[in-house]
Amino acid sequence: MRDAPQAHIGRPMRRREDPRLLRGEGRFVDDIQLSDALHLTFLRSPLPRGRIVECDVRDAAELPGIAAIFRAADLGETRALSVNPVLPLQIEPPYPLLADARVEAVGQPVAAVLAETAEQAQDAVEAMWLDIEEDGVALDQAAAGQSWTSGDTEAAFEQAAHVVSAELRHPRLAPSPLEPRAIAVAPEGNALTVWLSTQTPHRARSELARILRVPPERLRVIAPDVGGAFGMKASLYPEEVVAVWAAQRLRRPVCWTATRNEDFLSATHGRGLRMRGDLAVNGAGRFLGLRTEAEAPLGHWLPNSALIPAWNAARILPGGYRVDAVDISTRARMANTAPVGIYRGAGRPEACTLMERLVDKAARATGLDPAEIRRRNLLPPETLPCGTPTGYRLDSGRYTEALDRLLASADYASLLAERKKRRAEGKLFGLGLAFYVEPSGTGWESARVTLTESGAVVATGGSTQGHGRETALAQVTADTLSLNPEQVTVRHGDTESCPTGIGALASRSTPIGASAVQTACAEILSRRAKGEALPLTAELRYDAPHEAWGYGCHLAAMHIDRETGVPTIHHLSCMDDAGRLINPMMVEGQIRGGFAQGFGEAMMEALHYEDGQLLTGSLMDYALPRAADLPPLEIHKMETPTDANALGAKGVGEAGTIGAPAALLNAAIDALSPLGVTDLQMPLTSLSLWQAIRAAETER
Ligand code: SMO
Repeated sequence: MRDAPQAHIGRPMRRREDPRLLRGEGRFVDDIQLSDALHLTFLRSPLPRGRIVECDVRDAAELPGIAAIFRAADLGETRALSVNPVLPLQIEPPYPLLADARVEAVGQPVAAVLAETAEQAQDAVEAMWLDIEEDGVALDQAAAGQSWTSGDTEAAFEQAAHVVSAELRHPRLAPSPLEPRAIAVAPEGNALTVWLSTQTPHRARSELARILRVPPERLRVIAPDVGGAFGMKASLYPEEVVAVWAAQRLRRPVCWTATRNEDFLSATHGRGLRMRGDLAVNGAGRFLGLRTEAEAPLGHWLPNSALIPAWNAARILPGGYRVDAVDISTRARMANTAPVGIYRGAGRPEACTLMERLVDKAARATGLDPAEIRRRNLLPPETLPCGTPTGYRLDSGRYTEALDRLLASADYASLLAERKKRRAEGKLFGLGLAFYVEPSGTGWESARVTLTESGAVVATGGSTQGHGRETALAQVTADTLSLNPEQVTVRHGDTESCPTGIGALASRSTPIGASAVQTACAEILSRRAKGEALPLTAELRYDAPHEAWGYGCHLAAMHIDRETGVPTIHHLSCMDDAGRLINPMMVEGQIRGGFAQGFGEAMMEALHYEDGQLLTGSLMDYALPRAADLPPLEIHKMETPTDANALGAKGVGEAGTIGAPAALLNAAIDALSPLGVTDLQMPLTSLSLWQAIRAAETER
């Protein structure tokens, strides 16, 4: 049936989305022009906690163009957003749409203004009088936690020749997609069409229906072009629910686009975890036991994915290494801050950085080279698939081979020689290795494929935020149905024209989403072989039998100026194995983009609160890497197929964010190790490195 099997899968095909996006022809939520639309703006709390004494909106209501001003009491009874219970919840998560009697964070919406223009709405906000009595009643509540134990950890630590410890305080980060949050709502009869910048249109629809108590069939959610998301658009925000509620109440279209400042203040933050661990090692450098604790921050309400970072930061330990005895725990606490949720990597970088710091410390304690100690402890391919000590399943991989191939292509021996030479000259120069795993999501995704005489139309339950789904799914469909990719139309992100799905999260779009498309195509093929006439449609829900675990490693070489603390990257390369690759060019794009965000975490980015006030509320204060800040990254790839899904593919969306921070941190600590430095915290700014150098030199 096919003359050239797999002519398109595995080809570095250019993204069909790009001409449109690069020419400014994309259609984002803010481009949706609804006639007669009201502009929504929020009065937000300037204080982190306290009782609302007065919120006087009378003057504001008299201003020109004001259609309505709403407070919490106007909204009536609403339900809370559901939280993905990956960890057992100890609380009933709050989900305030507007602050009622109390405010719990700076930036929390207190009143909603709807006006004919955005400027009029803003003028009204400025005419309001909000009196909050700060009462010091801080939110500091345990929300969830879990522990995993396996083997005899006590015995492992008793037998150990060395015990090494590490503590990491991950900077809190702002995901910062180019396109901020945005929503446009058009009522028609008793139905509502909602354009939403989201990763999860179907979930947004069912959650909106549940929260606002409206039948889901009255809601259509469309995710048009989405300008990046990185986990920040995985959940439904109170502002978005208020927009839908107001459109329904006022029977007028409503639109809201967050400013950058509003995203800093009230969109989800990522990371901020505190990780602690001890590793027991025998004289030969074998890992005997691991004890770890993760403490994850939560904000004043919980987005759907709130518990994912705390869960991932623990459950994926000890990564690709064999450690038989573990005692792993995690917990998450609420505080008077913006909500915290998933951000590209979502707990994976935290688990990786802790493990890789412990491994480097074990190398130092045993006198082994960091590459050699990793070789001795990574799981060999013949042991896979295998269960992990936390009850998950590593599917496949050639871990040591990936490490050795990376070292060979980077000429590790010459980097070691370079380090020796530079150190002899009194320079601070270090190497950092990191091995990572990337679990890429469980569960299901859906697809509907129609084959006609002229081609195929694919509708996926997944969605896209600029990461090339249309191209990848066209490649998979073309191969399976022996078509040209040009004959394949791909639809996504519309709850009306696409089957119900989960969305673009957790590196799952290709492993699970494209497996759903391939399985639907295969069903069409078999019906066509049986002689059924065109057009033929297959619609199905595909359940992935297992979770696919991508993996890889990063190698960094860093020079740090002794006088100024300025770090310079001398070498950076990575090896990634994402199983079967659909489009190697897009895989590289994912690795490079993920790396940019991993580099940001390691070297530059950090949100700071002081007594509940966000000090880094703009891109003038929060250092997002720009193109010129990024060092070149050499990308190498391997392909070990997985049995975890029909396609044999693993995720790669988060790879760069997982491995890069650990490798960069290890390189920086190695660079300063001749001064006696054993620990550093990210971000590795020139200031923090200079301080570490000065402190070490003073001590000496
Ligand atoms: S942090 Mo991703 O959108 O699961």
